[in-house]
Amino acid sequence: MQTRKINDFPEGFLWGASSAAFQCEGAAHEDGKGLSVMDVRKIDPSICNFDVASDHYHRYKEDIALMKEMGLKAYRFSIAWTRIFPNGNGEVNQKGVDFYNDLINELIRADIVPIVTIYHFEYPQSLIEQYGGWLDRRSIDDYVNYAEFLFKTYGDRVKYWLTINEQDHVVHMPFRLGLSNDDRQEKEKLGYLANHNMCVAAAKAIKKCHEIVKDGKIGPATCFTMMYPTTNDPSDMLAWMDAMEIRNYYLLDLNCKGEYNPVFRRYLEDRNMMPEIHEGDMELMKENRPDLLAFNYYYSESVSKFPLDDEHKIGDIEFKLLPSREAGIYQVVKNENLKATLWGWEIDDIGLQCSARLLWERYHLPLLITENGFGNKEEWPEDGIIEDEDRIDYLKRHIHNVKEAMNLGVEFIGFCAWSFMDLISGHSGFSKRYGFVYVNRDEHDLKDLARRKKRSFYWYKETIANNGKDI
Ligand code: BGP
Repeated sequence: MQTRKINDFPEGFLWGASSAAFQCEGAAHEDGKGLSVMDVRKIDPSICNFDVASDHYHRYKEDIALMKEMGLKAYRFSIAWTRIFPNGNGEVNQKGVDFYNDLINELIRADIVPIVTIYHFEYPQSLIEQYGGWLDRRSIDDYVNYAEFLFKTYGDRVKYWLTINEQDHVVHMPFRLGLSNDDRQEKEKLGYLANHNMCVAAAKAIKKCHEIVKDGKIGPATCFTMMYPTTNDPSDMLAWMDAMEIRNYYLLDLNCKGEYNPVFRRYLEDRNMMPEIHEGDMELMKENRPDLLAFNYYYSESVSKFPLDDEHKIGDIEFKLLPSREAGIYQVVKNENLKATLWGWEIDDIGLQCSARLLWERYHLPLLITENGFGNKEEWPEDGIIEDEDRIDYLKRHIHNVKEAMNLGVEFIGFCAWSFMDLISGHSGFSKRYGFVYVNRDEHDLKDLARRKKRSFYWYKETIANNGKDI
């Protein structure tokens, strides 16, 4: 619906930007940090490793000064589990604890609200070696112990907490569970076992947060991919409904309602993938609801039917980054109405509004955008600055749709763009940049890592200053 008047953003709306430890900090082997699955995974040698990243570990004061100059209200970042507990459990590494104390204090001095992700992909390698990581229930206690330590150490200053970033990606990407990426289809079952354990762990962490952090707010940070039925063929509509349940809602139903929704349960049972549920697990999830629902949104997908036939049997899945077609359910197809980024991510600002309205309707929890941004190849010109008009346009349109959703009653806490500075893309190295701030390095040449403000920096600064009035 097009509304007549778009209300202004409320006072106190958290205009923010995001990062993740392994993608920006660097110092991967410094000051006692232990290895994570992101440090040991095998990556394409044409893509840089994560050892130096954007060198935020050594330059965080300079970066926060830039955030302050921009007028940022919130900074969403993650804590590297293995800086705090190098082995994932056991001994605490004081230097790691000090680093995040300093970072948080610097943010608070700059009037920037810290939003902390407890676990953003970098699972401790040692826990994989000790007992197989998330596939074993001991992982629940180790995660909760780590989260409890964070609440006790930083909870006097950090009031916004995110349990697990994009758990749905961890489920479908074996390397994030410390497994090889071969036979991904076979590993789906393990992914759903890990999923269950992560949901139990997250519910326990929510309970601890509520006990320990005064006025603390906590919730999951999921990746929500808006989907559309490709045609008005009723079978495409059915494919869409099923895909939404098993690709988007399955996890949030567990996190926010403590339920395996019936479509997802049937999906798992038909494929012999239902994990064992221990006594008390579901009650625990039901009793410890999140206070907010954070989500990352980059693109949408169109789906159409994908019938079973002689070649395609129940359980046949094909993958791109994530599952892209499942026999008897759905397949992702190109959306002819949308343009895409260089990496084929279909740009869809209206999809953000649709996502927000669906999430609000289903869970009725305040929403927080933890990631939204435009990845591009960029080089600093000899004269002038990077004129990243595409990024500005992308963000403007997406933020406008946040406003539209709010105007229709959806409650939003804030919007965090991905990312504050250029950092290593999860899959495409340093050649895919997202930042408002350019970091002067290439894929393998570290150059001087100097920070430079792109045009979007000034645009976001103005947007924050006038509280999104012109959007
Ligand atoms: C999300 C992750 C981020 C970030 C972002 C962009 O899935 O939470 O860590 O990487 O996507 O993705 P990419 O870096 O692959 O472009």
